[in-house]
Amino acid sequence: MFPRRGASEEEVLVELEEKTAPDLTFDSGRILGSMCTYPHPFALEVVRRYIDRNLGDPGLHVGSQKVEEEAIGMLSNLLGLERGYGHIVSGGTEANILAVRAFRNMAGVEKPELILPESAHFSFLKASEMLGVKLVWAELNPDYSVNVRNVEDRITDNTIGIVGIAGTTGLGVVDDIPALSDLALDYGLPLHVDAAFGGFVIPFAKALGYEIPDFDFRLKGVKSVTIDPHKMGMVPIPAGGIIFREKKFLEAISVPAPYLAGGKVWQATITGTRPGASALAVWAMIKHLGFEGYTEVVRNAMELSRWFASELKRIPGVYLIREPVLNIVSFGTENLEEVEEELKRRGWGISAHRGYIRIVMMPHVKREHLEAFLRDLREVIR
Ligand code: 0PR
Repeated sequence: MFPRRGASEEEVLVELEEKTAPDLTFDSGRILGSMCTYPHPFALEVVRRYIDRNLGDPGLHVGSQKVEEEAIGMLSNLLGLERGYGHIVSGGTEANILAVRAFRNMAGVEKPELILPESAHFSFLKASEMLGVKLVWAELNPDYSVNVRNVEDRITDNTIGIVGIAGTTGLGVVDDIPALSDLALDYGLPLHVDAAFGGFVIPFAKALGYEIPDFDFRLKGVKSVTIDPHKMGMVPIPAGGIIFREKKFLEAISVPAPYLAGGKVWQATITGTRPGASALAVWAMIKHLGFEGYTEVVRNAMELSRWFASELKRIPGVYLIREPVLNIVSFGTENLEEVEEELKRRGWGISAHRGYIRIVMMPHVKREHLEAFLRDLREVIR
């Protein structure tokens, strides 16, 4: 019911506390299966200061628009591109939709088809439905990376582009993007890399010496990349990122917004009114942590995942789905559903996929949380 008379702030807050009491919080150490984390305090401060900025009307917030451009510039650099074109958007879903939209509009075929790995995130289902693009699924290899030969077999005159994944949702697998890039170049097709999760992990993990395939604009076939600051970038929700190699991709999805403060401007994003604070927080976090700061975040996450994977292997009845590539460790057990059920009953925020449990070593996940989880897992398995 819409209340007739307002209540005091205090009363409202008390009620909200009660209502959100069942929520799991990141600082409890119980959320082990999420790709989100508690935002960095500095990013929170930036969001609080600039919460009123609207990038839907950049003519009003000219400075913020410039900051968004610089954030895109820095992300492009991280991904091996001197100058990129894109936006800080609501998340990986919007970023992927924009990439598919650009590919579709540029291909201009009557029955557009997109080739993507069976491991692709469900955001592509939304893109498919909204954009009228048929999804053509490519099979996976035994190591859960996409089978590139199978991708090639699926190419037709209706193909508008190919998707590769750098950090799959379930297992954190990085596809053979160099091979996909070569294939895309051979057939004159654009390659989109979904690095929603991996974008803020792989460059730093590589710098630490982890062997991970190249995945970004250094490969000429790659025309767009999704990279989400609200995952490992430690920026508050909503903050996704889409970057295109060339301006023409952005132009292909831009519509005129004639009456805004900046005069006739062009909008490419799905959302109209959109948070400038998110873009500013992305910019601020990159400036604040720098390559070295993020490398330390990733160093901890990677070391923790290697340790956790080795601990799992010592538990009889538990098996890894595959050796971890990034900071995601997924495992199976006998009677998986019962094990999942019991772990959730014990208050663990885990993500249950088909056939395995996924643990993501986000910055809020500490060794003691994982030790407590392993103790419970041992008990539950017995
Ligand atoms: N691409 C990949 C590879 C993803 O893993 C995800 C989200 C997306 C795109 C879409 O990103 P947005 O959710 O930002 O639109 N992957 C997470 C997942 O499905 C999303 C998530 C995050 C789920 C936190 C649960 C959770 O607690 O696991």
